[in-house]
Amino acid sequence: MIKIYQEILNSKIKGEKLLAILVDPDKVSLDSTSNLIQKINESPATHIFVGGSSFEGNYLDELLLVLKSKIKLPILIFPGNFAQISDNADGILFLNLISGRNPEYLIEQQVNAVPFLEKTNLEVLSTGYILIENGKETAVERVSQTKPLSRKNIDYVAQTAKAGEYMGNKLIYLEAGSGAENTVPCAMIKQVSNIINIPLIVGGGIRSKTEIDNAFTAGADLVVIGTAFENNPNFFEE
Ligand code: 1GP
Repeated sequence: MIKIYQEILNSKIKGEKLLAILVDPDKVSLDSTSNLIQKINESPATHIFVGGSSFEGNYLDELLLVLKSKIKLPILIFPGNFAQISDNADGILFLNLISGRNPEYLIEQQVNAVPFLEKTNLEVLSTGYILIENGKETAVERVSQTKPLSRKNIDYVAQTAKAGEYMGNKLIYLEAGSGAENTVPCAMIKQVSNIINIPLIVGGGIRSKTEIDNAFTAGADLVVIGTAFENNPNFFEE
């Protein structure tokens, strides 16, 4: 049952970097998945994340079923709320929004998710989720009604990440937000990756291969690409 996490840990130990493509169900229609799936299968992605902070549709089950039948990579739900749970994925990032101070996203959503999770075989990966200021308001900020942490106060972000690890999270996710103007600063990635012992995910606003490489070099173990791939499915070929 701890297969996905164990593989992430093994990759970290071996220094093999991981790449997730984020599929936002709001931006994919069920009848247009074949091109998306082909491009994913041709890409260097190692994981697929599926979710969005404002998704309220009812076709998550179906979408996951299609993706799972045609993509061999582990598929993880990246939920915007507790209703975005489906047995048709392999695992779920069980997010704790530890940059925020809204109890709804620190414990209430998680409690409400349990009855849904009990009906699945999903591998649950508890994730300390840290939202970083990027220059403009993002969907996570709006939906969660929390303030991101300052991109200048790196010590406080590192302290938050370490607290997330001490609290038992298995992963830390530094998030600038989907379509972020500025990505998580490399100096921040570096300091956070130095202080934590668990794998580090970084995403939000990454638009080029150079930015992916910079995040890896700074210490990210897994980088997430959403908008750039959505806007250009040939992203990895160019
Ligand atoms: C957002 O980190 C992800 O939750 C990806 O962001 O869409 O900007 O790549 P982008």
